[in-house]
Formats: sequence, C-alpha cells, structure tokens
Amino acid sequence: MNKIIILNGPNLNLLGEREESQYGSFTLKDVEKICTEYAIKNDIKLTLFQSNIEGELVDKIQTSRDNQDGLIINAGGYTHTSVAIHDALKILKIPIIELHISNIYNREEFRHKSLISKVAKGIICGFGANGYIMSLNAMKKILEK
Ligand code: CA2
Repeated sequence: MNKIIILNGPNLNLLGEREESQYGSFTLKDVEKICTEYAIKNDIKLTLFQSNIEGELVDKIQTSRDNQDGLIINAGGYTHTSVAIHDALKILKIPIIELHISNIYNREEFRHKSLISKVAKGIICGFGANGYIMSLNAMKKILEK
C-alpha cells in the first residue's frame, strides 16, 4: 500500500470562509473528505496535515523522508518565500507534487515565483478543489511505475 502525505500551508484552514471567488466555497474539511474517500478506493494510506507555522511544515517534510512514498504540498503563501521549505523538500528522495487551488500564474506578479517548483516533479494549479484529487491520481501513477 503506497503512503502519500498531503501538506497544506498557511491560511488554507480558512477555505470556504472568505475569498470564495478565488478559492471556491469548499472548506478544508471538504477537501480532506474527498481525498480520504479517494485514498480508501485506491488503496492508499493517506496522511493529511495543515499548519500555519513554517517550522511545523519543515518538521513534517523531514519526517516524511522515512515514512512516506510521495508528498503533495500546497505551501500557501510560503510557496513564494520559504527557503526553509525549499531546502527541506530538496533533501527528500520521494516524489513531490506542488499543488495550488488557484492559477498562481494569472494572479499578482509576486505569486508567479515559486521556490517549490524547483524541487517538484510537477505542478497542478488552477483546478480548484479538484486539484487535490488530480494530484493524488498523478502521484498514484508515479508510484505505480
Ligand atoms: O492557490 C493556492 O492554493 C495558493 O497556494 C493559496 C495561498 C496563496 O498564498 C498562494 O499564492 C496560492 C493562500 C491560501 C489562503 O486561503 C484563504 C482562504 C480563505 C480565506 C483567506 C485565505
């Protein structure tokens, strides 16, 4: 059974509460529910983790070295700023998928730069909540090879 972790960064716990035009009306709980259902159907051991704290995300990435087969990350605003998250991901030997709910390339210029992309196998962005399932499906295919 493949083990996949999905990490969600700062402010994603607020999904569904504000900025619905940008991020949709679904909550983080809704996202976690659809991901859990997908994991059960596809025989994946799924770990879900959200934090607003950069160091907690770094800790989780570090522990994923030993206990995960693949990592999916929506690092939120840290995508564009965090050298610490970039460095932690770079050390991993497992595949990494970068995920965003919105299309960061048709938004403000400061979102066009991602420090995660340099260490990710691929990027999924702009597909709303469906991006989470798309990422799980992509990771499943990578791990089946
Ligand atoms: O599109 C994405 O998934 C982002 O990673 C979301 C981040 C943003 O900083 C990235 O540039 C793109 C922000 C998540 C904030 O989510 C909120 C949800 C509801 C209300 C306020 C913020």
